Amino acid sequence: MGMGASADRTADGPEEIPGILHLDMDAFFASIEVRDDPSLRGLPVVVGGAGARGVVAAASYPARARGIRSAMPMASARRLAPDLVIVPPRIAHYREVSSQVMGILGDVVADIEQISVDEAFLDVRGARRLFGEPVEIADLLRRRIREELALPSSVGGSVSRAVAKIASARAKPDGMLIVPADRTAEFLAPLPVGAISGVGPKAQAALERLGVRTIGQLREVPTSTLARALGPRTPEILALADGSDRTGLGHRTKDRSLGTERTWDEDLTDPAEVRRRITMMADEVSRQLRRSGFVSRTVVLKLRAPDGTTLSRSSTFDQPTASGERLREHVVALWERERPTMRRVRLAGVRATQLEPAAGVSLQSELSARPAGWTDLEAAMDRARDRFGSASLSRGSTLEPGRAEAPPTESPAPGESSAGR
Ligand code: DCP
Ligand code: MG
Repeated sequence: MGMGASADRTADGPEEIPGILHLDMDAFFASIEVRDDPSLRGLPVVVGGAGARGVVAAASYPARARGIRSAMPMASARRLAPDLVIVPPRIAHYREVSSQVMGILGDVVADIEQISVDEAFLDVRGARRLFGEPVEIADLLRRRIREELALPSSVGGSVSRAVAKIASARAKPDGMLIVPADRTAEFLAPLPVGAISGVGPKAQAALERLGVRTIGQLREVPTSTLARALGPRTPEILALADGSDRTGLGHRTKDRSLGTERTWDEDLTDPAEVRRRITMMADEVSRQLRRSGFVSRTVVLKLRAPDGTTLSRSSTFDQPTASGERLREHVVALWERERPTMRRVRLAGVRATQLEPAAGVSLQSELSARPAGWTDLEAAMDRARDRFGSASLSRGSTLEPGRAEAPPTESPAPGESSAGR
């Protein structure tokens, strides 16, 4: 891709890295169908209703080369490509693959905001020491999705969330584009003003009357003139236009949560097995907390029965914590309460909520000179896992005799893992 990812320094000193990534799967539903039926490779494939009033949900890139797009009536798509292959949607399947994708993202990066079935923002600024520069993390994510799920994805990166999203769209298909901090303005300048979120057709028409078509031209116009054309949202639009927007992934940590959940192909009927699984999830969540530097006040256990009945039970800690031991204790207690009425479990999830930065948690952390809320042992295990991968260490109680791997009913990258609002 055109731009590299060298380290960047802003004028007044502190280094700023393009640490906001936007990952979006390519032609998501269509790519899954092509993966599952390789005879479709290279053909114009669409997913959608084949009936008279059917609409294209997803179009493979070969279909797009013929002018076919999402939301187009199927009849038009057929006219554009007489050899069109129409596959009826399998929504439940796509949702499962979606959680596998999010599971991979959550495995590498703690701070994730999933925004649709096939896309997420990731804040990788904290993952840098473990996994390297944003460009390396983007590469790792794309490679893992390619290797484990056999699907193509694209990643954009920037100091700004809006720019990261524009960059991922321009990286498609199957590419990545990380815009270094000091090249943000240059990257944006030639793009049409419509690339800025919030600049719709009406605003575009108003700008057109001023002779403004590109973001670069927009920046040349005096603010007072712009304010007359665009109204009260002018400052916001200007911030996006010069890439100075610094909206993070979530603004208020109190509303933030971090967790993992899994759906199993076969319902779990053995209470000991459920307990084992949620214990593993509690460990995973505590590790994500420690990685992202948060402690949590409350843990939530979510359970879903085969008939779709879902319940969430929460438990609050004496003190905010990131300790795996505490999390395990609390989720197991919650499970023990539900288990008499919960015969079969299809889905289980563990989520840490009411997060706060670990540093602010108590004076004790300074006194004992170690991060509050978790033990040296846990911190040491984190470091080992980060170096050698999660398979390298497992807690005795989460293993079944003679089996160190996840049971075969679980897919290779199961579950969903996200940290959002
Ligand atoms: N989708 C849909 N109807 C639409 C748009 C999208 O059902 N009007 C579904 C099908 C897509 C999926 O959502 O595969 C993801 O939407 P995207 O906008 O990310 O589109 P794609 O992933 O298909 O293509 P791209 O490579 O442009 O991201
Ligand atoms: Mg997509």
